Amino acid sequence: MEQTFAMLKPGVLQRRIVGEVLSRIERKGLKIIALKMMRIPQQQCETHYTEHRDKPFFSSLVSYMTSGPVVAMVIEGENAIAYVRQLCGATNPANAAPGTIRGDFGLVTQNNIIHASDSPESAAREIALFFDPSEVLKYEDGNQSWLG
Ligand code: FUP
Repeated sequence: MEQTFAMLKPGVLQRRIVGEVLSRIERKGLKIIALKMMRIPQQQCETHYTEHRDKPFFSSLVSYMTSGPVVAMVIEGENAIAYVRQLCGATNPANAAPGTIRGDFGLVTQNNIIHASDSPESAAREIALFFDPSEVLKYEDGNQSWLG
């Protein structure tokens, strides 16, 4: 089963829309198998966005991403990487379709609500950067004991 990494950017906590964004991921049928709030250390944030190190927006991106807590998660499911990217929508909220997370909640590219891995290689790298293996929880679906 495929795993991907996603992260809700600081504005999501500030705007009290964590639940709304998480519910879209759950509603799709994807499974959250790791979840935590954290402040990203600057070094870790720079490593995470290393492919953009030479871009003009790099320092303001890192500064935004370290400005407040984020919500980091590992999501599992069939084609999870592509499905989560589809739920997110285009990088620039101006191009993100209504109905997508960025299309519905974002205005500007840097503060575009959510990060999601774009390939199996980046998913593996990002999961390892943010989570200890002991924080990634395997659990079975189909246990209906909560129904009583
Ligand atoms: P995505 O994979 O959709 O998050 O897009 P990118 O890897 O291209 O961008 C990574 C982050 O850089 C995004 F969160 C937003 C930021 N960014 C800018 O701030 N300005 C840009 O012109 C492009 C990206």
